Amino acid sequence: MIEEKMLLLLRQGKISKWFSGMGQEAISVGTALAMDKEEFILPMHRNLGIFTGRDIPFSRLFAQFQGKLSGFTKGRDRSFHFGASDYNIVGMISHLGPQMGVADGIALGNLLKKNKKVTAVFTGDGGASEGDFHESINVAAVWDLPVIFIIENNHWGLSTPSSEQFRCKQFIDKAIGYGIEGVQVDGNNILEVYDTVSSLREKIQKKNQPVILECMTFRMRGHEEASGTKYYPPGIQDEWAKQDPVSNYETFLLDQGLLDEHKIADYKKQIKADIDDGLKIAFDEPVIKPDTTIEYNDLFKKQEINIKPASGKTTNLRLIDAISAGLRQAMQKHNNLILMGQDIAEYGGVFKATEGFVTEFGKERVRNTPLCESAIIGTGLGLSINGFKSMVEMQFADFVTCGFNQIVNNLAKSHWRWGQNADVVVRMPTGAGVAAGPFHSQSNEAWFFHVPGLKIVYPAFPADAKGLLAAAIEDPNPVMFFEHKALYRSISGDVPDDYYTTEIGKANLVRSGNDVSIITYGFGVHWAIEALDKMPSIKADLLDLRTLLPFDREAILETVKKTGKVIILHEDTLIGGIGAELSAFINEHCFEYLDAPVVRSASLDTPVPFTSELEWNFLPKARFEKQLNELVNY
Ligand SMILES: Cc1ncc(C[n+]2csc(CCOP(=O)(O)OP(=O)(O)O)c2C)c(N)n1
Repeated sequence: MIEEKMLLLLRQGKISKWFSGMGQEAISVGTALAMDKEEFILPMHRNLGIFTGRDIPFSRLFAQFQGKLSGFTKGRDRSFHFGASDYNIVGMISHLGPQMGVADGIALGNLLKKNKKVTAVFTGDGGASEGDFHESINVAAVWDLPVIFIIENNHWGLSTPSSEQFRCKQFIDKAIGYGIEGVQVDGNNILEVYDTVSSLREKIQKKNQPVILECMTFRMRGHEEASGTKYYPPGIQDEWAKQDPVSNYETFLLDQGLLDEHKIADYKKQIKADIDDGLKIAFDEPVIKPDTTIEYNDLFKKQEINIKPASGKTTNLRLIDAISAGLRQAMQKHNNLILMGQDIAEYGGVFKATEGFVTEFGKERVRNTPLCESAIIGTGLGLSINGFKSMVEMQFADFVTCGFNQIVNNLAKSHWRWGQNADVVVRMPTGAGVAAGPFHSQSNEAWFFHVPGLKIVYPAFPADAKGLLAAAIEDPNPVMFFEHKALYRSISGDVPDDYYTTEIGKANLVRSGNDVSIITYGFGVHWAIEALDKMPSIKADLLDLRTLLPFDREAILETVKKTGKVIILHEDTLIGGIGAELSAFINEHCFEYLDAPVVRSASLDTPVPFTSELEWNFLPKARFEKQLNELVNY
């Protein structure tokens, strides 16, 4: 009845989009009823029954569809793209597959809490072609996660039939490959769905394990209203109509004498009244008045972090040791912090940042992962939803490409979309100068710099690295934490022994002088120091940004106003690099103070080459001194 009403509203232009679940209702409703209300369900775009099954007030649901404030996303996302924490529902992002990695994280949280809760996550047969499907089921299988992966096999993905989507006969066959159980049911029979989900739940509660549940069904109205159903072969809808889950169940209940025409009429009357009431509330609510301050404020969960070291004691540490020490203290401080990454357990990580951690913290908290970057970053979000913190180590920053979607679309947007913070730090061993070629040397911080909702930290010194890592882990928001591989063992410095945080968003003036401002970060800071040591006549302000997002506007303005000449130095390539944004910012805000054009010193606009000769030609270090000299003499 809700669907019928929504279709009407859609035709009247009062809601924007509708993915009809007609023909598939039994799967959502059966699952919602079989799961405990305390257990998480992660539905897809066709699963209205999950939301109604969890008794979300119709008025809120309708307000969400209309983009009103009392919905779930303050008008920022549409239809079923929302989570509802109070109802233990995590809605999808448009990309479909990432849901499954998030389910892994929630399930991992339950596994660690030993609370016997099961998680149910949905995918369609089309979405099951995505890499996320494979990665998340693989991770769940290896980690014995208590998840029911529900595949609604309606034989079509938008207009594409199964024959053009996959070659396997049925999805339960895939379960064999993952070494897990697969069960198939008639998804149009609510009792079969309910009984199966109930018994799978009980089984999983006895022994943690994931299961694939394949529900055979059909989408009666096609993908969504605007795309029509012309691609369906003639007669197919009539055939499936005979198996309609709602009318068949109604007939069954009538036959059993559990329902009669009067009761049906009463139910319908009541439901119609509830729908009308809900709609009236939603329609009466005024449209949202945009407030830019609120839009910005909701990007991040607020939390003040400022912890000073308890004593003045310090030890001289290399960058890698400072990172390791910071991580160890964070593990000691936060019992709910989980580390995940390839080879980080007994092996200690390829750079040995987590050496010895398994002995101290155990394998539950220091987790070797399969090569599944996307599912693991999704797991980080799921852990956050379940009250945990996590650190995900990319083996090399380059491999973040395989987890990119989860970072930029899930971690970065979830707080702004529906108020769910992503308490995840992604550690990124980055950079060139180690003759490792184009796939182990990239500087890719700029890829994330353009994504609202992320923080980017990039320390250049051991003491900053320890304090910033602690701050990143304290921070309830997603932080990309860059660590330069070439600096791991080549630089050292005095680092406070105690636990402390260094403020995210604050630059550090490493050297002070009136001739010129050098604004840089990471390896660039050390190149600049080397150049200034070589050219003592140049008196420069050397500003180490330390945080790239949000960058320290005040510190930049202050140094530019002081010297009137600026060179921005970064290891990343020139075009579209962070220097471009900083240069634009300086031009917009300090034009009257400038005595020369803002100069950028960056790598060549090519991939990172392998041999040292080519690599040092690629990097800006060799060109920087000349550019600096020219600027000073401008
Ligand atoms: C990564 C990605 N690629 C493409 C799309 C566009 N798209 C949205 S739904 C859909 C088909 C999904 O099919 P299926 O998972 O079987 O679900 P169904 O709509 O049949 O219920 C496509 C191609 C998308 N949302 N995300």
